[in-house]
Amino acid sequence: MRFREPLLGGSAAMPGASLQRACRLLVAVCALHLGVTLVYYLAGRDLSRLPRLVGVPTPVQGGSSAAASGQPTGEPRPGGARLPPPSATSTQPRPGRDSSPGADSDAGPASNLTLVPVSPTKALSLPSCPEESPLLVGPMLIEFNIPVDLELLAKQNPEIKMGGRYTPKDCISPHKVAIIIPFRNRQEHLKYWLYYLHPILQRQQLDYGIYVINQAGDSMFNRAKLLNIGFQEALKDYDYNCFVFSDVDLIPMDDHNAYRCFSQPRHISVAMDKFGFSLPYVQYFGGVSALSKQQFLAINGFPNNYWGWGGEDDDIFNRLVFKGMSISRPNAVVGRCRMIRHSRDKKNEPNPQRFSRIAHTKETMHSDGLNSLTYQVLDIERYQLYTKITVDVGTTS
Ligand code: UDH
Ligand code: NGS
Repeated sequence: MRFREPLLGGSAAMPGASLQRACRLLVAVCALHLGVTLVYYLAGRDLSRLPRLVGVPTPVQGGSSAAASGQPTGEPRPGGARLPPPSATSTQPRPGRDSSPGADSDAGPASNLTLVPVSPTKALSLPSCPEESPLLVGPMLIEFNIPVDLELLAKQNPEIKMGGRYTPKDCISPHKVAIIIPFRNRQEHLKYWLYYLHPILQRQQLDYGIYVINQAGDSMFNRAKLLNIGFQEALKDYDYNCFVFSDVDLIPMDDHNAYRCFSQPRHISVAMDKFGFSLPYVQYFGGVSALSKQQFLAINGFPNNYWGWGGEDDDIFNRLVFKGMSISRPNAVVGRCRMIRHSRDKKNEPNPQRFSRIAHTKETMHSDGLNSLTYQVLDIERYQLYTKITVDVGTTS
């Protein structure tokens, strides 16, 4: 009290009553300002959490993943998540990744893939996956000298659902990818493929499913027809918007090599070890490739009448060119891949008709393809790591 009296009430100790009042007023205004600021600050924090609970979109939730990746954030999607960047803003080449920036652009999903229909709950609570996954590790050691135990592999990949289906749990992927593998009697190769590819595809944050299309019987092998069947059968399972067609014996050596679709058809296996880590010829489109649903439909799918080895991939390349498309590719470093060495399969000898067939793609592509595809499904087996569809493809007519 002894000290307060002169300060608060003792007029003799103060310069004047009006100055004292002014000081009090100033202190009150400051306190009010501080209080209001505090209330706004706390309210702001709480509001940003609300969408997770009730589904209101916020910049924090919708744009965080894209912002973290340094990519444009794209347009808002109903329900709070966002689409990938539109093609106009995302067509800038990413140095060091792709060999043909103009053709590639990485913009495909936004420009030519369908929207991802997701359950309302998921759409409200998850952001879209970033343009480039933050989980990628880069170059990998690939070797084929250890046996693969599929049961153990399934345990090591607990997020994979029956039939070889995977959906990222932290974000919504626009890339709904069916991976189609033409197959007959290559179980050992398939095990390596599953061993290496499942972790890679998960790190790429793809919404994917694995389809092994198994040719029944011992008639001449027909790779392209099996791929057509894979396209058709996978669509019965899910609304895939992208199809990766992969030989069973090819493994990428860098997980930046994206197993998904782009604005132009994508050639993925561009630098195979057996070709000295380069293309055997510039039009080469064999091994592993990716076409969006629209791209695949535009060329009437693949040819059905290439029996035996060779030429079907050249026919596919011709179809794409005749429809005015170009080929997108990763560069030859990111695109490195290993092939499991093997001898030629029985009933897959070189097709003597392949040269005359590829000379006539322009005329045949409209009548030979998806619109003339006939086959019989004999069995569908859902394993933990893949779906195996056994088909009767018929024989050469
Ligand atoms: N495929 C099978 N089983 C077969 C034939 C082919 O599963 O009997 C599948 C498999 O996915 C393979 C793909 O079809 O990767 C392409 O087969 P291909 O024989 O056209 O191509 P690949 O590169 O062999 O496997 C080419 C001939 C190798 C000769 C090697 C001589 N040293
Ligand atoms: C070409 C074949 C392609 C084949 C490529 C690579 O000659 O189908 O070789 O074959 N085209 C024709 O025969 C017309 S590989 O060495 O991988 O077996 O994909």
